[in-house]
Amino acid sequence: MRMVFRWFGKNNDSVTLEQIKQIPGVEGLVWALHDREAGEVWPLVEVMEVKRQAEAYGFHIDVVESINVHEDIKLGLPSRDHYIENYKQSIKNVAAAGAKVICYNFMPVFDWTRTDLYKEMEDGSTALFYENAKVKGMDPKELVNQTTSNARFTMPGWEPERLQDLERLFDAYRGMTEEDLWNNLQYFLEQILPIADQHDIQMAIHPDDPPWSVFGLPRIITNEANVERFLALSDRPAHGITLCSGSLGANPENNIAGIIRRFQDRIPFAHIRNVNVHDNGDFIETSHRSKDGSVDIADIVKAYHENNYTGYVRPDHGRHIWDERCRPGYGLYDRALGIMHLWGLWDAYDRAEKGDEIDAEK
Ligand code: DNO
Ligand code: MN
Repeated sequence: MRMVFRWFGKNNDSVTLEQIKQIPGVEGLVWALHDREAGEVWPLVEVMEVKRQAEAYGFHIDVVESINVHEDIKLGLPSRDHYIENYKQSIKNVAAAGAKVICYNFMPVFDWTRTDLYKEMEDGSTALFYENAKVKGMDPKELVNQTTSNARFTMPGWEPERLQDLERLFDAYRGMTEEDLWNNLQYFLEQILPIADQHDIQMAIHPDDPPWSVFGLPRIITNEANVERFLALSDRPAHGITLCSGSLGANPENNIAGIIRRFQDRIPFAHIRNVNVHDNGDFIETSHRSKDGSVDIADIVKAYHENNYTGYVRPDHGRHIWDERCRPGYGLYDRALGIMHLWGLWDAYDRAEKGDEIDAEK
């Protein structure tokens, strides 16, 4: 596995490149042009500037997360073609800078959804929390106001411009079925995958978070059957997934390690994190350790290890610990602990497999 770390840029992150440099085994940054709205072309000069900053610390910029898909594409409106052309240009520009993987998602209106960004845990740490009943009874606008006012940083997926328009968006999605969304996804893929292939880019869709419909909006990348259906849409090398253990793991019926074992060669990018799922459907993000949550992280790492996984891995989110003031889910400390846990598991599996050889080398 090739360890990477998400970084939001010089002016938009509490974590510095100096700090990331000191986390063992991190080789690259997961990045985006966070000032660019969905649907805009990412200018090459701006992409090259991120590359320059990353390389000054010895990091690569192989993984982009995310180039967001404009709502008109998800809605299948005639204006989608214009935004798809822009998307193609962004693919070409990040490829020109050396990027290899583009993570994206196809969730209508909202990206990841939580009801509390700083839910207090028993040990005094805080973490991202989803309360099922609350979402069911909530006006989406209320959630947006609450989320954006508590966030301390602008958050990917919750860009103010997009959310201002909430009512119009909800109107536009009224009556849209999951099948409609599948069709619009397929249309998008048919346009962009050939370009991605030409430029040696792998497109890696992120699963829906949480993996069920929220506020009546359709969601389709939610479980193993849908991952299978998604992957069957194209045989092109560019067509893959970002396997996010925490997103799919919010539904205890999803067997994440099983999905990895089945589709490993279609997973260029992995997000690894744990969630503790309660019986009522609430869930809270926890430390990476299997014991601390509902997702068997040790088995997930084992599944990657079994196949000598060479894709990119990041710890996704972490809790907020040791009084760190940071973007929700994206502090330094708990993500660094997560990385060390992942390396610990990986090295132990390595040792179990090749132990004698390793000892003989000494
Ligand atoms: C959730 C996170 C998301 C992710 C985007 C990808 O698990 O990883 O914020 O970055 O949904 O488009
Ligand atoms: Mn994720």
